[in-house]
Amino acid sequence: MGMKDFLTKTYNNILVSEVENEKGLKVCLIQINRPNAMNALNIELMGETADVLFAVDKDNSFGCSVITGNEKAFAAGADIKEMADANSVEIYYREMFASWDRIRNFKKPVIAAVSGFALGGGCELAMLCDMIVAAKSAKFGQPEVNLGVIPGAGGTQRLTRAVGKARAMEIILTGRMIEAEEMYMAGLLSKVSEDDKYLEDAIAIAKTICTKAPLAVQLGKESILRSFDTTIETGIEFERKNFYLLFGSEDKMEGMKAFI
Ligand code: DAK
Repeated sequence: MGMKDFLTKTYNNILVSEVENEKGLKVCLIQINRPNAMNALNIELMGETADVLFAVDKDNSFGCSVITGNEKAFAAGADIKEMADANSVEIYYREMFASWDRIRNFKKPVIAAVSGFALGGGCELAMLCDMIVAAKSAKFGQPEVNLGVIPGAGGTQRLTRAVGKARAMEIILTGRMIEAEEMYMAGLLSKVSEDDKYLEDAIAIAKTICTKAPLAVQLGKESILRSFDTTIETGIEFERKNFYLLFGSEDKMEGMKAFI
């Protein structure tokens, strides 16, 4: 895909648009668009999403992305119909993880705006994003245990780090659905919004981020994510190096002078 045409291209599973931002960089809005399948995440959909986020990462006019679904579903999981017949060896060779791993490594922030079901891979995709804004009536869950499997796209790790062992055990081993308010209290969500406001609120956060110094935003994201897989000692060292690095940026010079 050419870098410039990612906004005009037609995708099979997502809708892509840009949100102008009077005060800063643009926001890219990705809408998962498989309404007849509760937005189930097939391999092609994840590839399209990763391609768009890659293009956004490379485009200096964008600062942040928002991934959303529709009112009924953010995504009700990976596409069960695509996985149903596969055995261990087939699922291994299918490399389902490739797009998920790509998304994990992009530099610009990605916000999930969740309404309806965020189940299984849908919940994992939301957790792969840097923050989650949810509608009050949104429902989260990791129901894989009902299908005889476990979360396969980071759920056992990211949910546990967000909500702690006790809650993660209960959620993943029972497969039950959880209301937005409960997930907010547990620490998984950045914000719970009225049902008709969740997308607007997610975009507002994205727009604010898009008014900030891009390098500071990206190194802030990188440093926070590093805290998940390192000791506090090494993490602080990593933060410090990024802090030093930002003193080489024009935005720092301008920002501090402007304040004074
Ligand atoms: N996959 C495929 N189709 C799905 C689907 C899914 N996950 N969820 C819903 N659909 C389809 C339904 O089959 C139905 O299609 P038709 O029969 O009309 O053709 C249509 O969407 C509407 O769904 P329902 O008729 O079921 O709608 P309801 O309102 O009655 O129920 C529901 C909504 C969300 C409660 C229900 O659809 C449901 O329980 N869905 C399945 C939820 C679930 O078990 N999700 C976890 C799936 S396992 C990995 C990455 C990710 C994963 C694994 C590995 N790697 C990178 C390796 C993730 C795994 C999973 O997510």
